[in-house]
This record gives sequence, structure tokens and C-alpha cells, in this order.
Amino acid sequence: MTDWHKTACSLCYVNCGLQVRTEGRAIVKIRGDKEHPRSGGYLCQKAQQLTWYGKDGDRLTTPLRRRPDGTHEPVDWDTALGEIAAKLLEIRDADRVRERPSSFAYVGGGGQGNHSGGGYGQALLRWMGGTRYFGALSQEKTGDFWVNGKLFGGQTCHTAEDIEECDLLVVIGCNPWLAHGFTRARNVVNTIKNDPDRTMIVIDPRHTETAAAADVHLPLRPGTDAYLLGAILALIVARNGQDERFLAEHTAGSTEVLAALRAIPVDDWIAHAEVERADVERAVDLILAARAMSVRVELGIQQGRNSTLNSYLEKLLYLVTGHFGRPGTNALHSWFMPLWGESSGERSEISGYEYIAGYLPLNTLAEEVLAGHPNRIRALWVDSSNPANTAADTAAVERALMACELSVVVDVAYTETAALADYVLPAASQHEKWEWTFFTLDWPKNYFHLRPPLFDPLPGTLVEAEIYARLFEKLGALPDQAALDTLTEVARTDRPSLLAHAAAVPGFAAIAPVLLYRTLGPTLPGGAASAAVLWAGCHRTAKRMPGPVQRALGTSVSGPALGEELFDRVLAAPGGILFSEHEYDEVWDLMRVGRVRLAVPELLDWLRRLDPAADRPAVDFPLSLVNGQRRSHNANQILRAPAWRKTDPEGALRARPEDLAAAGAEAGDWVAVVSRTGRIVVRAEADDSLRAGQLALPHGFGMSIPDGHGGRVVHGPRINLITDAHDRDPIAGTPHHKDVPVRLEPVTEAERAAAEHDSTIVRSLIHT
Ligand SMILES: Nc1nc2c(c(=O)[nH]1)N[C@H]1C(S)=C(S)[C@@H](COP(=O)(O)OP(=O)(O)OC[C@H]3O[C@@H](n4cnc5c(=O)[nH]c(N)nc54)[C@H](O)[C@@H]3O)O[C@H]1N2
Ligand SMILES: Nc1nc2c(c(=O)[nH]1)N[C@H]1C(S)=C(S)[C@@H](COP(=O)(O)OP(=O)(O)OC[C@H]3O[C@@H](n4cnc5c(=O)[nH]c(N)nc54)[C@H](O)[C@@H]3O)O[C@H]1N2
Ligand code: SF4
Ligand SMILES: [Mo]
Repeated sequence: MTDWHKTACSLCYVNCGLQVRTEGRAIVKIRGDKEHPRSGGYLCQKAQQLTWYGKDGDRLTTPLRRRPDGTHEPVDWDTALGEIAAKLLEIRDADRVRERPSSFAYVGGGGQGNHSGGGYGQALLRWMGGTRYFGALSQEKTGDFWVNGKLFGGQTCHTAEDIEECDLLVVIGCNPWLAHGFTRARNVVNTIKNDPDRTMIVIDPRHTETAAAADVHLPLRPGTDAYLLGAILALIVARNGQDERFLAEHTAGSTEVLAALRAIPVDDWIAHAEVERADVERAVDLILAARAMSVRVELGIQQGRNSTLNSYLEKLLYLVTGHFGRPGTNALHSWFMPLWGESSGERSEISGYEYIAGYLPLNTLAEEVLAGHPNRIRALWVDSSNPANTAADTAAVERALMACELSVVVDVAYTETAALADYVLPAASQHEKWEWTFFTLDWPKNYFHLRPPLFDPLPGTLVEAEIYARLFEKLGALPDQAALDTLTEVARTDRPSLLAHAAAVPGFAAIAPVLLYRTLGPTLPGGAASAAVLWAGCHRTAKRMPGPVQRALGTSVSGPALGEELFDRVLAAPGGILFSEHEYDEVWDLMRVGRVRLAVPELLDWLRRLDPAADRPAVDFPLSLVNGQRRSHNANQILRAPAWRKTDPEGALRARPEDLAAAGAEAGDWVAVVSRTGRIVVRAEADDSLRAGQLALPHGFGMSIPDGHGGRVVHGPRINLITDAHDRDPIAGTPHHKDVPVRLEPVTEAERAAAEHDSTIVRSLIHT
């Protein structure tokens, strides 16, 4: 085992444990880590391709500064950080003089495998006096968080599934077979399929790989989930399937909710969803017969029509029937450190949207810059995110980046966002530093994995902790060296008392991560300085839930010593640890209110307002596009080399043959996908598993990559060229990417020639 090193996969947020062999700076072999406490050796189809991470022509090795002509030139770290700091101070002063809210905004927080840098970006936002924070979560999950806040009293009260123990799994708008979303998804789907005592319902317009293993598949018309879920709930209540005892003991407001459900015109709504009544009845039979039901949802409803309402109805499914907080049901989960925050209810004065979980909708980023408002964003800091490809309305995002007085990107790669930034700062990769994620989403046992580096930082790059520490020094935000040395001495001799000493430093709240990195950091074993921020989190976790932490660690230590023990264990476990273990009935300790507040007036109103007659596809754009489908070989924007894709090299448009034929096309042709906001040319592929009238384009393409001859070529569809940032949820502002109204058109001769040219180059890159 000596030449196998432990790490984790960063290609999706499940972060399976890996063992890898390395040669020089490369990973050459990958296998599942059987000792990993959560994934137990499991790997999916993508894991072997992690060898491609950072192995592309776009790895950054020096800070870059934009020249007046728009191209970038290399500069040294001291110059880049010095100039950035001067500009930040100028912007901060101008905001103060004009008595306006901070015009600094931050996009990021981390991707699928890396959250170690996130705390620093947020610290910078605080130090600049700003609040405007955008991220991947605020274009997929904030509607869900808003509902949780209403039901459970806190937006960090996040729901989980106990899938291993359930006897009925309800899968709504997600495809775990390809996208995972929970651990060992393929094994779980197969186990349920092969166990006569366990059943599965899938609600998805497409006959997905997961649906193929289901007992009941409801292939609803895209965008009609609220109607179908409403009808299912109404049928449950009509058959007295509500759990009266659970409702009386654990909830408030159920009378109003049940009345709203009883008023639903079931037949109309089922007809509107275009599914068979008999199939819906069969699903209801399974739900009423279930001993323990878990409901698993994702983007199909969270980026679908009526998304925040969908998130409410999906939760009502298990709350009304009392499938909550028991073995095999949904529940809340613990946190190592919460990945998002709570909001005060404050709103953006530009878009009017509420801050949810600390975020503004990513869909409103461009507006916040371009609206011409006196309090607009003037400085944009992007870390570990590629909004020029992944936020809705690419053209507007690009204009916004260009319109800022200062834009800075911290990344490992020269992304489409970096290409437009004033400064680009090269980070050490996830294999070159101590790294982790806060995707600790499991219940009743929960896990955390701090990965030690496999390699030294690539020359020219710095770990994020160091980048931000140097920046804060240039900003004059840190105390002098003598004061730092004193704190380091405290960390060495009496670590538990460090927080009290550090908190006395002026401006501590805004500089805490950097201060810990600079003072506690150097005292940590194995060069784990950048893990110092976890120390404060370990103390908070141990204080918040001492019992479950003691149980997980098998210790009786308590008080501050428990926080210390947790931190030491995390540092000493390169393969991850179990950090909390709850008893099922302790779920109620994770709520912020005594009872689930079942009646949410805004959402019950929304439910009453639903009107099938007003909710029909637009005549000009009759097709529904899943714009960002998860497939075997896509992984957000993490891997940029075309050769990593073992399937789907061009990122094809998938459609039923008859939908292609209606546009005069067939499989293999180039076709144009046209939406209200744009037109892109893509390769067509036939797929009979889609619902009639449903199309799919893949997520995770559209990278502009070196063509090998000094130029660049775009690899696969840049799908957000055709999304509309205003087609969004009224509460959360999240996009409706799973149901983009489009039509297909034949391509022009010029479009075909251009597409063919780019495709030839990409194919040659794959084969060299
Ligand atoms: N292979 C792969 N895995 C990934 C990722 C990746 O890029 N590639 N990304 C990761 C990330 S960041 C995320 S958030 C997850 C997302 O994971 P998922 O949400 O599971 O993936 P999607 O393919 O976006 O969408 C799921 C399903 O929604 C269905 N759908 C479309 N419209 C509707 C509708 O109106 N109603 C319903 N009920 N369903 C609808 C689609 O047919 C599709 O099967 O995947 C993660 N895992
Ligand atoms: N149309 C459409 N748009 C979508 C979606 C969709 O389904 N349809 N899905 C949405 C969803 S669910 C998500 S989660 C987002 C994802 O969108 P993003 O958050 O933009 O994508 P990621 O791939 O997570 O971005 C990771 C970035 O981090 C960089 N990176 C990798 N390692 C490091 C590191 O160690 N340090 C630093 N500083 N940077 C690093 C990568 O190079 C990359 O640029 O896309 C969203 N956009
Ligand atoms: S499920 Fe996700 S984390 Fe696990 S191996 Fe696959 S891509 Fe990696
Ligand atoms: Mo996501």
C-alpha cells in the first residue's frame, strides 16, 4: 500500500474515496478506496478519467494581467497582488466617499471537489464591506433552501435521504444512474431493482437509465411537476393516507395544507401532466403501502417550471405521510461546517430578489453590473467558477465581466471567464494542496474527508490560502508580524485558547481565515497550514452536537477538548472520517423550530393559482430542451481536455428521430437549436428514451481550448448562449434550464462548414 496514496474524486459532489498511484506529477492508476468510511471502494464510470484533471493546454502557471488590447501578459505575483490591492482600496474608498453600498461582489465558493478556498473569498467580500455573493448553488438549490427555512426554521436545515434503508425510493427529476447525487448510486439502484420487497417510482419525462429499473415510471410533460405532485398528494389525502399522528405530534398548520390539497382538481392536473391515471394510482398505492419512503430530487424539478413550489410539494410528499426522521425515510442531516448561510430576508435593491442562504441569484449577476444603477457592481471576484460558461445568458455575463472596473479570476485553468478578466491568479490544483469539500450531506451517519496533497504546487502557482493571505497583507488588513508571532506561540502552547486571543484582533470577523492560516497554520503537522480554518469549524461542530460527535469518534472527551480531538482526527485521517452519528429520533434537534411549519402561505397561494389553461408551450418554441443533461462523460467544467470523454465526444443534441425528422434532419446531421435568446449549431443524435417533443443538450461543454496551432476552438455546445436569465423562479431566481422552450431549424451552409471545421480539429485533438 506504500505507493498508493489516498485522495478523493472531484468529478461530482459525492467525492468518493480513492487510492491512486503517481509517477512524477501525474496520477497513473486509480482504484476505489475500500477503507473509505462512506464510499467503501465504489467508483463510477468517470472516476478513471480524473487523470485528466489539469492535464490540458490551459493550466495556468503565472499571474496574468490584461493589456489594453484585451490579451493577457504574464506578471509576477507581487505586481499582480499589489495592483489588485491598490484597485480594491480605491474602490472601497470611493464607495465610502459616495456613501453607497460596496460595489464589490464575489462569485464562487468552490466546485465539486474543492472548498478550501471558499472561506477566503467570503472573507474578502466581508472586508470590502459587501454582501453580493453568487455561486453555483444560487442557480440550482436556493429555492429548496428557502422552503427549508420556512418548514424547519433555518435555511441550513437541509434534507437528506436514508436510501440504503428505504423500501420505496421516489426519484423526481434526477438520474442517479448517471449523475449520482448520493453514494454508490448504481449499486443502490440495482439492489432495489433486484429486491422483490423494495420498489422505486421515477418521475421524469425521459425513460432514464434509472427509470428503466423502476416499478412505476411517470413520464410527465416537462414543466408539469407541480400539477402531478399536487395530484398525487390530493389522491393520498383522498384515501386518508396522511399520517395524522405524525402531523399532530410534529407539525403545525396541517389543517390548512390538507384543505388546499383536497381542493386540487385531480383529473385536470393529471391530464395536464399527460400521464396515465392508472399509473398515478399505482404510484399512490406504492406510497401508501411503504414502510419507509425516501424521496430523492434534483435539477429536473429544481431547474424546472414552478421550481420553488416543486421543492415544497416534494417535501409535503414525505411530511404529510409521516416518512420523516425514521430509518429509511427523509430527514435533516448534520454538518461538518454548513456550506451555506442563513439570510436576513434582505433584498437586492437592483433585482428585488431576496438573499437566500446568503446568496443572490446567479441569474441576476449581469443585471447587478449592467443595470445602470448607481449602486451597481463595479468589481467582480471569481474563484473556482466559470460563469462565462455556466451562468444563464452567456453574452450578458461576458458583457458584465467586461464592464467592471476590476475583475479577478482565481482558477487552475485559463477558463472562458478568465479570458475576460483584468487579472488571472493561478491556483495550485486540488492534487497539490490540502483540500476538502463541505458536501457532508449524509444521515444518520455523516463523513468528512481532508485530503493531503499528492504533489507540490506546480511552479508559479500558489494555494488559495497563500494567495489571499498575501492579498490581505497588501491591503493592510493583517496585524504586524510581532502580533502574528504571539498568536502562533499561543497556537503552539495552548491551542484551545487561540480563538479568544485571535478574536481580540481588530476586524477579526473579516480576516479570520487568513489570520488562522498565518498563525495556527505553521504549527500544523505535514505542512497542513491551509487546513487551519477547519480548526474553528471543528470546535463549533463539537459544541453544537457533542453527543453525535462523541459517538462517531468513540470518545467520551467533552467541552473544548472534543473540538481539539475532532480536528486532530481529521488531520490524521487521509482517507476521511465519520464525524457524526445520530440516533434517528435526534433529528428534531437539527430543526430550528419545535414543529415543522407545514403551511407556507406564499406556496399555498402559488398552488391555488396554478392554471393548466395558462400554462401551455409557446407556439414559436414548441419543444422542451433539457439544457444541461448529465451524461456518462461530462463533469461540469472540471476537465477541459477533449480526450477525457470516452463517449459523446461532440456533446450531441439528443432527440427522438421523429422530432429530428420534423426539422428535416436525421441523426449525424448538424442542426440549429433556436431559443428566444439565441441559436447554436450542434450535432444531432437519435435517442428514443426522450419523451416526444423533449430534446437534450449536455452540461459541461463549450470550453474554448488551444487548437494546437496557436489559435482556439470551442469544444461542443456553449449551452448558456441560448438560455434567458429572466426565465427564472419568482422566489429564488433560479433558472428553468431543464425546460428551455426551443425549436429546431436546418443549418445554413456556412454554419455547417464552420461546425465541421471545429469538429475536425477537436477530433484530431482527441486522437493525438
Ligand atoms: N455525469 C455527471 N454527473 C454529475 C454532473 C455532471 O456534470 N456530469 N454534475 C453534478 C451536479 S453539479 C449536479 S447539480 C447533479 C445534477 O444531477 P441531475 O439533476 O440528476 O441531472 P440532470 O441531467 O441535470 O437532470 C435530471 C433529470 O431531469 C429530467 N427532467 C427534465 N425536465 C424535467 C421536468 O420538467 N420534470 C422532471 N421531473 N424531470 C425533468 C431530465 O430528463 C433528467 O433525467 O449532477 C452531478 N453529477
Ligand atoms: N444551462 C445550464 N447551465 C448550468 C447547469 C445546467 O444544467 N444547465 N448546471 C448548473 C450547475 S448544477 C452547476 S453546479 C454549475 C457548475 O458551474 P461552475 O461552478 O462554474 O462549474 P465548476 O466546474 O464547478 O467550476 C469549477 C471551476 O473551478 C476551477 N478549478 C478546479 N480546481 C480548482 C482549484 O483547485 N482551485 C480553483 N481556484 N479553481 C479550481 C475549474 O477550472 C473551473 O473553472 O453549472 C450550472 N450551469
Ligand atoms: S460518483 Fe462522483 S465522486 Fe464517485 S467516482 Fe463517480 S464522479 Fe467520482
Ligand atoms: Mo450542481
